[in-house]
Amino acid sequence: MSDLPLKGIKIIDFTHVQAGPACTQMLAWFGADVIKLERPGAGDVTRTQLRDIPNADALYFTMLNSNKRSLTLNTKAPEGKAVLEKLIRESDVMVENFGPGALDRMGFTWERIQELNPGMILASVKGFSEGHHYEDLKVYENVAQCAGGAASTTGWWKGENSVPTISAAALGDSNTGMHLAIGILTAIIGRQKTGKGQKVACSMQDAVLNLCRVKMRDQQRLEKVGYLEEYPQYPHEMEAFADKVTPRGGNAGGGGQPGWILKCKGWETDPNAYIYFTVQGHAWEPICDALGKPEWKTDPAYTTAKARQPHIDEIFATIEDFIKDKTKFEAVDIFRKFDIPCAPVLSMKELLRDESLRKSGSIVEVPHKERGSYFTIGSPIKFSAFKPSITGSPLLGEHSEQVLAELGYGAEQIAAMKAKEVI
Ligand code: CAO
Repeated sequence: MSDLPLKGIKIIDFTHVQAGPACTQMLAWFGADVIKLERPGAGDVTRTQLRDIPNADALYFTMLNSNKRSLTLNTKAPEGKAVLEKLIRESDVMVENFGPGALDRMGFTWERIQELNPGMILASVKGFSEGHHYEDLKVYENVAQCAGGAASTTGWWKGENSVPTISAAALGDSNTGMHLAIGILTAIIGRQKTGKGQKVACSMQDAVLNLCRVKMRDQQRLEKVGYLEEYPQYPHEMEAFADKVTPRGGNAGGGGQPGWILKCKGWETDPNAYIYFTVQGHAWEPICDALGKPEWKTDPAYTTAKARQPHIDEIFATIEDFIKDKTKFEAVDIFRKFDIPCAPVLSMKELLRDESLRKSGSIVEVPHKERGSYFTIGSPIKFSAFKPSITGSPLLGEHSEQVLAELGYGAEQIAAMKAKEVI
């Protein structure tokens, strides 16, 4: 499909690191013209962070900035400000995730942006929302996971590793970017009705909290009931329950059906030789059949979820015993025949080489001018009318001249800007 859905939407991508770039990258995949605005000579800090190839853009950058164009511009210099003003007049959306107040200090307040383009949608990521008592704080991923409730509820409550724990998933960064993308698309549809732009903001704390909805559910249940029944590993008299604090859930299922990570063949040497197994209520009989435990199907001590709860450790131990001579893949191949919700614990090494993910476009290999080629994660959203095609990330300032020419600047003006290091 040559006419991608967001074709014609021009986005000033004034973002850096991960939260903002993840948002604009996704919009670029779906057809928006995303112009990444970067500081001359330096660019997005991720270009040079954790490099695997000397002097080439780091994977941190390339995996978050595909399908974009790069314009270098010193937006603190008067000439640079003039270029940005022109860009604002001609664009639909500006996305930024600088520290609090940075855009205002540059002279691009919301009022000024509206003067330049009343249809403009200004989308911002900040650590905390406007008016929040922490609104002045700068925030990175793990800070947001702590502020948004993920860290206090992830990990183990007792034992030496019982500290609040950070998830490897970018709940603070990319997740906030995804929320912001929904906000931008909503504002674009709103503008089709009113002709007016608006400010769209998403704080990293809010985006994390939005994913911790069931933990907020648990806090309220705990305050009413006094304990959380779905954590079989925790006695009802434990101190967290006494203090009415939602505990870290370990590997327990967060819903109405208990689940756990179970050892498979080879777990002694392979740190990922495990499956996740869910004891789904209506799958109880198939589970008994799969395990060769038909007597559990009629024993009142096992027939309901409530009755099973005191035996849940024994049930998981029985499943572990059943799969101890099976690899995680063999175990899943058995349980899938019984319609049991389960999956192998997959390592990044396995995911990178997963044929199904390659086939679906969820893992793609893209060419890059300096690196040769690299693997990246493609669109997790699949459409029936088109398949996003992922292109390599731009080199720093690769499209500066092209973008400036489109804005009407002549070769001499561009050369003068280069000489003054405005671009
Ligand atoms: N030309 C000139 N100046 C530029 C520029 C350009 N093209 N691009 C950025 N700058 C300037 C900004 O104007 C700002 O200058 P001042 O501080 O003098 O106003 C500065 O560069 C950027 O400041 P910053 O506060 O954004 O950068 P930082 O490295 O100190 O902080 C971060 C980084 C991520 C902590 C901060 O940007 C932040 O809190 N952002 C909001 C939350 C967020 O998105 N965090 C997630 C990042 S992903 O992990």
